Amino acid sequence: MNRFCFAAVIGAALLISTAISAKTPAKKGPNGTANVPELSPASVGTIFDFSPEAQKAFKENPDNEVYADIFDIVGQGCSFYCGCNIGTIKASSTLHQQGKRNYRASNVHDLNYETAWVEGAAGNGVGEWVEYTLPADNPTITEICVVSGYVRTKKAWEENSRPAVLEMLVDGKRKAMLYLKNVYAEQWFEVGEIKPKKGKDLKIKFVIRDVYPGTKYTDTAISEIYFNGIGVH
Ligand SMILES: [Ca+2]
Repeated sequence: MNRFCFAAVIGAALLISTAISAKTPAKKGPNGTANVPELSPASVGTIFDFSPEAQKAFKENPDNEVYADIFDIVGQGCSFYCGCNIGTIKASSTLHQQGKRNYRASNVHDLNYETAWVEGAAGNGVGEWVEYTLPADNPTITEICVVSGYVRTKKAWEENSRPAVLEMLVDGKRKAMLYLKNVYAEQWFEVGEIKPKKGKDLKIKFVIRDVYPGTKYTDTAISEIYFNGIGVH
């Protein structure tokens, strides 16, 4: 995996990550009862701008020709996704389709900022989850990017709820608690090495444990959770 190359791809999407803090050391879990690392983002991207003006400027920049549009996360350039499979996703619940837009689970790993998984349970979504199933030959994951909330527009992001804490389980075991900032930007977590056990699909589950409330709706959205890692280039 060529980290520099991957960074260049993201940078072209106007999302150059700016490290704002060093990796947060792992510490004991809640109340010291479980030895689960509590992680803060190692880096946070620049604030999104998906305004019509930004979309027009993005299209006019020849460097962005490898992208379908401003919402396309990795485009056709080299990235971890040359080797990482999208896999299949299931969710505990899904908000019903409204007009042209749907909120199905697969939206959380379609490498597109415009689409989101939105939970459909009563209340604010605490306890709801999405689970990724990645094939047994998937490369090793070392970083996870969470695009928290419905980021398609700033208004949609503000009006809907977004996770504040995600519990992450790998193959059914608690791996980490991800503490998210309330920011309209990508958030990158360094999670150690996550890889499939020999010959078995890898399951990664994210459970909503706390939320930042939306100004209008109690629906909680995640636009994308995607990966970076090693063993691809
Ligand atoms: Ca998406």
